[in-house]
Amino acid sequence: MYAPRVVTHFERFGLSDEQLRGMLHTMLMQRTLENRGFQLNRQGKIPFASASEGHEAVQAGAAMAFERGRDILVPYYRDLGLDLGIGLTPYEVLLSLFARAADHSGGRQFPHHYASKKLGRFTISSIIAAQTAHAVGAAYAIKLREERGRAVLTTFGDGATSEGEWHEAVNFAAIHKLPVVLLCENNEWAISTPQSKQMAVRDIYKKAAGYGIPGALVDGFDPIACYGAVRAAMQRARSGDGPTLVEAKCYRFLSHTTDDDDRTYRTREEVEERRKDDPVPKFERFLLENAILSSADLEDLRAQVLAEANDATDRAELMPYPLPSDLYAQVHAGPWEPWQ
Ligand SMILES: Cc1ncc(C[n+]2csc(CCOP(=O)(O)OP(=O)(O)O)c2C)c(N)n1
Ligand SMILES: [Mg+2]
Repeated sequence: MYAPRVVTHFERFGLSDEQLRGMLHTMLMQRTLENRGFQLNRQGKIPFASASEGHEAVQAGAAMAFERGRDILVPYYRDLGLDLGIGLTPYEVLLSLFARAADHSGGRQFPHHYASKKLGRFTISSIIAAQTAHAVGAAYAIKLREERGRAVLTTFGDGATSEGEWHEAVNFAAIHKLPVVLLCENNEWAISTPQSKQMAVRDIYKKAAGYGIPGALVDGFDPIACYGAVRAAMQRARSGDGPTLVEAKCYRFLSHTTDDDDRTYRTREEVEERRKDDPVPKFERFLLENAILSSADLEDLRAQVLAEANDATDRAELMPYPLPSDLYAQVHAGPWEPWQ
């Protein structure tokens, strides 16, 4: 089937060839669906899409370290790859982008605000850093219920670490030694604010020292390294040793969202320079060079991902919008309707 291995000298943290190919599948699907979001927006078919190009490696690696059916994921809005990696389908993603009635929120939420009990995925707050408090709350519940072997994975950007709520959450998690992993996807920008205008330190993982918990730094363009770092932190949390702050340094190649134009605050030269480290072609090359994938396999995989994405787009687009009469459904519990 696959050509015999030529080079095997890399740290794979126990990942099988199949799992490595699975990570590439997640990365390719993430990129395809994020681009699809931009295309649909420019075609006037959807109002909004976000952009996670540059975050594929950290998310595919982190998703592989998440144990479905056991762990809890409390992500943020830029985590499409994490969602796909833990089992969300392209069709569910497209239903959310098209805001159709069959979407998790009934077509009433911002894109990517899924909630899935089955996948252990909390819905997110659009309020920056609010999810870290939610995650720490979930970890506190796990500890109080003595549910050993479970952990919470929460993610956030560099900008989120200057929010007061983030500091309160990390402090509380550290004091109570909670089973939570705090994964920072440092893409160097918080919309138009560069990291240097956000904080006076270069390394976010070092903030962990201020709370008495370990911090770890990982190359966010290397999915295998990200898997290794997040897995170690998750295992630590699951075995009752407390929280870890992991910083994955990556980059945001596109504008913040379809509503943003990054040409107003950063040069094309900067973006072109960072593109040289694009994690997707880099991981493709890595798998080819290590004979984990042949060129023909790669072509097949790309074609399969595109076909899956196209099928999901077509099926979701055909679905109906929510009914106007559903507007207030699931907003308030019970029969109390404040507008009456
Ligand atoms: C409390 C709060 N302030 C401001 C915003 C507007 N806002 C949305 S995304 C964002 C940037 C966040 O940057 P970062 O945490 O680095 O994450 P990234 O988007 O770069 O992945 C801001 C300021 C918000 N949603 N919530
Ligand atoms: Mg950022």
